[in-house]
Amino acid sequence: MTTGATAAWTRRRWLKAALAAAAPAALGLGTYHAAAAPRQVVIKMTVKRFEFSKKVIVVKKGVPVVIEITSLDVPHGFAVPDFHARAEIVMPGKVAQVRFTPDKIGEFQYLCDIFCGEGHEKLEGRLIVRV
Ligand SMILES: [Cu+2]
Repeated sequence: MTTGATAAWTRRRWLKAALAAAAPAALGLGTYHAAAAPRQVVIKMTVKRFEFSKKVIVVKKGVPVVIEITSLDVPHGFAVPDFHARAEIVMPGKVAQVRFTPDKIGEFQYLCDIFCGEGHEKLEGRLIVRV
């Protein structure tokens, strides 16, 4: 048996619960988290005298990039000066990681910044950042 007062109280409580559940969705909070944490992209490549296995890398603006590089011979460096990203690939066979999030669109250079022999100056590639 339900009195009128109890039924009204139950309706109010139900309404309050429904509003609490709907509010985050109404504010767009459900999609906010997905947009704030874009998936990262992992790019694997090797380096040797005097070439990177990838001469061109294409990435998206705002998406975190992890470049994993392994040297096949001597110590090399990997630097993307425009994004202040660099790593030393000191141990041949061991993976070095470079992490950055491209925040501008365009074409940029990456290069070896540890002298590795006569072709060192030509050990470079292009990073293309797209929308
Ligand atoms: Cu070099």
